[in-house]
Amino acid sequence: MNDTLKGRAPRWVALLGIAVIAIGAYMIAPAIGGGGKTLTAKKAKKLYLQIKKANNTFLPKIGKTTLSLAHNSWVADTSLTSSVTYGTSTALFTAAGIATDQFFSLPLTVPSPLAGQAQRLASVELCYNANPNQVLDRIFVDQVTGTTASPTPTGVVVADDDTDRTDNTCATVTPPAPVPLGEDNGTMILVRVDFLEAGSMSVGHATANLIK
Ligand SMILES: [Ca+2]
Ligand SMILES: [Ca+2]
Repeated sequence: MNDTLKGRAPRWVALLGIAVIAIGAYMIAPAIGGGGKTLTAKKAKKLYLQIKKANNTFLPKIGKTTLSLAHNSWVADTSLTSSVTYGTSTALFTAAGIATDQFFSLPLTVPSPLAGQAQRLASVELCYNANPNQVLDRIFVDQVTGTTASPTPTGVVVADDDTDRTDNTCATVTPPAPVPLGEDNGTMILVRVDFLEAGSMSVGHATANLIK
């Protein structure tokens, strides 16, 4: 049985190849003026609808895009006393002594639109390693707007989580409604850290979850 199938396999492959070539030739022929077939408006419309249906299968209009954010884009608020340094995959927030309410921010540099589709920010996820002496005090998501008329960026908090975090895990912050990203709007993640003594805490993987 197996030998029979093996023996027939090349013939099936060959027939399939001939069929594909024949269909291709039939479809291409009108375009190059041969074959005596014409592509009528009705056929063109049917073909267009078939292609559109196939595209929708592969590129759904409702879907999620997850973008990783560069850990070395975190910046410390220069008006405060703490600082940020970078490892290979983490950013380290450090204070030389007791320092509460220290701010660090990460701009979300995402293309908008992405692949021709306007994007909205649905949520952000931030992985961190805090401890009882270096507390992740609060996580904010800001919408930042700048226009030609008002070029200095202004930020509005669109989501925040005031949980005091002293563990080593990942947190997701979700705005009540997706935040539109446009040519005048960007977003950023801000964290507030309480250093109860000199030391450091780190942040690692950060992601932005976008929807259309
Ligand atoms: Ca605080
Ligand atoms: Ca807090």
